[in-house]
Amino acid sequence: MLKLLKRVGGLLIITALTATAAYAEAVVQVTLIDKAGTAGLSKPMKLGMGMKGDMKTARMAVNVNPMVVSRGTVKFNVTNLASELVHEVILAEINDENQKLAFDEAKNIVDEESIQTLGQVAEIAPSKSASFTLNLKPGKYILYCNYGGHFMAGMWTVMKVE
Ligand SMILES: [Cu+2]
Repeated sequence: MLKLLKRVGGLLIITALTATAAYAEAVVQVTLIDKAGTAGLSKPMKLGMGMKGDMKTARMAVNVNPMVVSRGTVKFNVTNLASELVHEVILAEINDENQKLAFDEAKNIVDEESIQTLGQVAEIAPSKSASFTLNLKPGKYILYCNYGGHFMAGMWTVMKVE
């Protein structure tokens, strides 16, 4: 009898683990950083996606960890690590990381009408965090900040859903 109970217990544990694995949601940590305010950002710095700029000179960045997740529910925990600036993060699907986005030169922002926003957190103050959850299919996605000049200053990254 004791043996049987043990077996039943083992089976229950296996079932529970399988269920957890099937429904586990991926969690992506997103950090927003900038080096030194907005000075000099009035002219596009040409570090946008697909522009082959030297990203080492980027003044602003979006970092994601991990950069690859499984399809399904994905929770994005966003933290603004900047010391002074408010940022935002917008998530959209792209074809590939060399794609050039339509850009509004006058406003120094990505033309958001040209690329469908799937999720976003608007206005995150320094040291604050916020999150959003999406159901994502396999593909490539950009996360970017579209405050004036920030995208071209390097404030974007690409992640993959498998
Ligand atoms: Cu920004």
